[in-house]
Amino acid sequence: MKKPIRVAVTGAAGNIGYALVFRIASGEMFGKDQPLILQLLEIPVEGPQKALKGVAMELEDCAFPLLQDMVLTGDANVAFKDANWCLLVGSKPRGPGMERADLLKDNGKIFIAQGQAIDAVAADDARVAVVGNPCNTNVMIAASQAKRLTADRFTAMVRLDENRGRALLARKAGVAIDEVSDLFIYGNHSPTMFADFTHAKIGGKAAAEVIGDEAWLKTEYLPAVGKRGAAVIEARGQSSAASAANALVDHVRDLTTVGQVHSAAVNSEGRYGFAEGVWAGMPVRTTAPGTYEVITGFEMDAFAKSKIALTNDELVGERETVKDMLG
Ligand code: NAX
Repeated sequence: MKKPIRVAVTGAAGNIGYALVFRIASGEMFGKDQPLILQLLEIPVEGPQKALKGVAMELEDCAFPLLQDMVLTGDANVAFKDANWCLLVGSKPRGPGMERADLLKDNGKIFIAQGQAIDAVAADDARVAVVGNPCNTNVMIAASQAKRLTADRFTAMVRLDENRGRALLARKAGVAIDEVSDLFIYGNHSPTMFADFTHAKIGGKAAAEVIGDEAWLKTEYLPAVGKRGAAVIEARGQSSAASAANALVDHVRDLTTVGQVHSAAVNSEGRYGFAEGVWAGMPVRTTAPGTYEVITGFEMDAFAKSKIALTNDELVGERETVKDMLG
């Protein structure tokens, strides 16, 4: 039997948390032979703490063989103690009439505190994946607080956009999902992100050739992927939860499985025309469990470059808004 790993989840009683923790405990994220301890963080007020207890009761009632223990807490220093993976799902939602700049700053405070706690108490091999929006900027803020953990340990999730983009291409082409490959997401997790159909493949052939309708790809497909989250809210009355949890399972499982190629938001280091130091979606390949290299070989045409420039501008603007908060 392997040694258990510690997995911290923030916002564990929220929408996504409720769709996520059962899948982690069942072994879908780290493998069916990997025992684990869940360390669940919620804000330290009565309602969410009570709801968190309810989630823990249901986890117990699943009798998952891999779930060795649980820690329920309102204290980040307890939640992240010795954690090998820190999954930062909880964040402050945008309230009615709230300016985006205020949203960025309010969330910035959360991610400063959590970044500091992770750096202080998490395991030496800790990895951090941010889902809570605006996730690219939140992860940049958390990473900026780290003195011990290097920036490559911090990623944010654009996998839901990749999954949405693959599903939509498969539907349009009338093929099984597995036929769609090499679709990578560049930039921000927001409607400006660029789902790079120019390098995507369907059944091993260029997707643009198989679809045979460049105008559709540019003017219908791209906006549809970018606005899919809003379309789900419109239909369901609530934001994507099961599909977001599923994407995080994919994100972490692929980051821990050597050879997997997928999209993740990482420290750009100036790649693909992104500003140095912003966290941007791009293709990565896992080289060792939890370690990845950015795939840099894709040549971008003028259209792709213009899309990347747009989403980069948004990331730079977000960074500008929170620049006084960066450690
Ligand atoms: P909910 O509001 O249902 O749940 C969030 C939970 O986080 C709440 O229970 C809240 O009490 C808790 N929380 C807030 N601040 C906290 C803190 N400082 N420490 C610990 N817990 C805290 O939102 P949900 O639908 O679960 O979404 C969570 C986040 O994911 C949101 O920011 C949302 O925008 C973001 N998303 C990100 C996606 C992505 O692809 N990166 C897609 C889905 C989702 O929109």
